[in-house]
Amino acid sequence: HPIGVFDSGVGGLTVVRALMDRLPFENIVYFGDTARVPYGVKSTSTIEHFTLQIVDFLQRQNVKMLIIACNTMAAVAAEKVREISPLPVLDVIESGALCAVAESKTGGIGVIGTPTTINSNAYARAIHQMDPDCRVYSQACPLFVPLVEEGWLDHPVTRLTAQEYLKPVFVEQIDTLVLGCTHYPLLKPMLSTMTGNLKLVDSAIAIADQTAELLQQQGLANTQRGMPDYRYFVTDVPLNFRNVGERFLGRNLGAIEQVSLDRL
Ligand code: DGN
Repeated sequence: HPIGVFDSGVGGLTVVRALMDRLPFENIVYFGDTARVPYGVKSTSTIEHFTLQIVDFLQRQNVKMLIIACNTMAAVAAEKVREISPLPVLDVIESGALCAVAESKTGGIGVIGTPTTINSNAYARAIHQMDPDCRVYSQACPLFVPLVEEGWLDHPVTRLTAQEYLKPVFVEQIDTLVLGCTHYPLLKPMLSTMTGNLKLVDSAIAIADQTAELLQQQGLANTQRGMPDYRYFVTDVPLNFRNVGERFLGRNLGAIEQVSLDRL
């Protein structure tokens, strides 16, 4: 059975990439809701509704576990997913929070993400539950998503934007910065030149590690060492989807299968 990974669009392919690197024999089914992206600006009830439709679709693909790759969905709908699905569920917020708490020495943790993720306070809640002494500082960075999709990964405009968001008053209080959005791992090279010795938590890598552990523990790991099967379902195939997707995935996308919204 495959691992089911889902996101509001193309961004979750950063998580698929980390999973492919970490677990090269696992089959993966990806679902990106490209017809309805961006979720980062929608209401909680709408995001919850969309999320449950996607979970239902993936369960019909016989996945063995669910990975909520989208921070926005994880922020507002992870609990609901765990409530309704009998499958093991991992989400990027829990993984990112765990990793940040483990990495931080001073207890000052910064989180950047979409406005919905930041306004939900989900990272702060998760981090405080793991360690009540941590101090969490958040900053929404709405302009990063379009800049990354444009491929401006180390562009003067992106640098200036990052300088605006990552003001000294924010950065000086933290020793660890969580990249709390699927798109931000692509900015890691640029951000690490700007943030000095801050530790950057890539939630894609964090969740891939946690997935490996979970599969091992629950005896769900694929024991066959053949070529894995990857499938990509999307609700729309925008003009640039393949180009952008391949940049996120770091390799070629195979066939892209379109699911019409009324099949959800
Ligand atoms: N995938 C979303 C996230 O991780 O927050 C970003 C894309 C979006 O919905 N704006």
